[in-house]
Amino acid sequence: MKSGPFNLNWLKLTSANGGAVALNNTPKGAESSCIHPVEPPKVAVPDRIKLNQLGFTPNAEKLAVVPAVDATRFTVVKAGTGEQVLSGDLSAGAIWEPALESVKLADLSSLSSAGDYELRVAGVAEAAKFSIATNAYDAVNAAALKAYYFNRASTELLEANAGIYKRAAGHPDTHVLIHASAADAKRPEGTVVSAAKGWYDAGDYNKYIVNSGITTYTLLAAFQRFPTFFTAQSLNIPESADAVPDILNEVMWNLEWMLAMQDPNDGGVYHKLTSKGFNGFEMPETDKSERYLVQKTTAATLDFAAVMAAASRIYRNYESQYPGKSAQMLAAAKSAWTWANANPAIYYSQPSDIQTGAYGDNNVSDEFFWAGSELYITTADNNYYTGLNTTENADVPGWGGVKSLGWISLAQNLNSLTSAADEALIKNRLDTLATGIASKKATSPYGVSLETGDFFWGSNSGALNQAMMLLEAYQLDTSKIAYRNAAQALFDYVLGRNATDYSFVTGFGVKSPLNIHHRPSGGDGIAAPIPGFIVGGPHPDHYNDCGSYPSPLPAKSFVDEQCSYSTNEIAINWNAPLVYVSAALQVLAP
Ligand SMILES: [Ca+2]
Ligand SMILES: [Ca+2]
Repeated sequence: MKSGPFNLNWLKLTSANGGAVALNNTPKGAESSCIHPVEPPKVAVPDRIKLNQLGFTPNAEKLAVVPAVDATRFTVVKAGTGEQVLSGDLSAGAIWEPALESVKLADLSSLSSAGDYELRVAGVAEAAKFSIATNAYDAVNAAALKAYYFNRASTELLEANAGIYKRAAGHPDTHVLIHASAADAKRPEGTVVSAAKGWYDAGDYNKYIVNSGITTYTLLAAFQRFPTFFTAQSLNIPESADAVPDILNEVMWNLEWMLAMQDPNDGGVYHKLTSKGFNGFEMPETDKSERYLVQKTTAATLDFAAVMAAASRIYRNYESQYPGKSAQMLAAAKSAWTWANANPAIYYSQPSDIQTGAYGDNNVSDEFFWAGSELYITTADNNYYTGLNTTENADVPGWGGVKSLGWISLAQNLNSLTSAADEALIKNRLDTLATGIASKKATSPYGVSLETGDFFWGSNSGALNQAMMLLEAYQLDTSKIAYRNAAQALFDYVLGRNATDYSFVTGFGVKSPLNIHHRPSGGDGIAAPIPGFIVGGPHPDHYNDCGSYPSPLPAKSFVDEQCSYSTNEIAINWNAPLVYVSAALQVLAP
């Protein structure tokens, strides 16, 4: 728990600065043995070149990590030929601390013609193949979004849309019980309510408002920035034939569930919809366990308010397809805001009979900032802005730390803010953060901003959330190419320029995870996992989930096994910045 307090997933632990960690939810199949002792790690020269396994768009910065062999030059040839199209100097060798790897960098950026290539370095046995294509990231973006469709609750997935991953409907969630922790006079314990739809959160089948909040918002933020890109996209989901961009159809599936999580009597929002414990690796339709709405919390209510206020702005433009929805969402946001201000410190406390994820968060100042920002933008009511603590810096967001989502929205809506807003301050908050991240990239032996402290649970989403913040700052000042390049580097990192040699997105790249911790992928009898999911990624704290790991080093401690919920699970909040960043790089560096 020493770092990355907000990206933990499976255990959905209380944040590192927030106290207790509940470790009583060991999943089925987890082993109780200790991680095997390993030799103290030594500096090593990797045995292969590492680069983005999906290749590059023509105008992207194109870096490759090369083993620190004696050679000082690299060459690039057209694939399958000896025709040299580029040569250049390698950087001096240096050690990347998170992996203790001695490496050099090759900069291929001056090559921009579409095609297939090989990077060759004397002394490295295998050439690295890569491609340059104008649509290099279209497919991974579509798959990362389609993954949400595959994680839909309460519906059958038809073969026409899901192909071999078709499945029966699971978890109708039309008969959900009010848990004792959520009971009040108007909805006593055992009251039956309906809260259908939504996305399964991760490898499990439960639905959590806090994690849905940042997820749903990030997808809306991507649409807000790149509407033309997303409007042209077809995901082959059941709503693909209608006049709404598919990303907004998909997001609506979760928004409708979220709306049902608000207590209509007082505006408070239930923290989660869950069974009492985690079920086994079975398909959704066979899990018949009773499900509950558990405890209204301040964090869930504020995340809900923020998402609904933001969604109200975007769906205003789709009134004919979703009549009344925008107004309904704004009203829901306002009543949630009222409840949270009357109940400003109701923190999640896991009831003794509930073992699923906690998503506990005992600091809601950031949630107040985010929700206040969204309500200000949507309503243009200056009282929301003057209530914001604008001394808050921007940081890299996570489910428990969401203030930067407010900074993003303020930045995205600069043209429509009232005069109460301090435009220079808003830009400065994002620029300062981006400058810091980009400076780490500039001096990194791997050419990426990730340092040892960045390898926490869900490290891949941390990388992509850094990239998202960089790209938001870049869009405020497109002269700052270093921000875009630093984001590209982080994207390259998750797609292969890393110490494990994996592309961490299922179905994409030369080598990608096959045995993800995801119940439908584990229970469907199909060898290949559902495509388009990014796994959590390497970090050194494993809670004995899988026995031994191949390396204790932060950037190498990853295993492609289903038991590894700590490194190989998937989660909706981890896919969302993948959607944002892949779209942004496709659009901004074509
Ligand atoms: Ca559509
Ligand atoms: Ca928080």
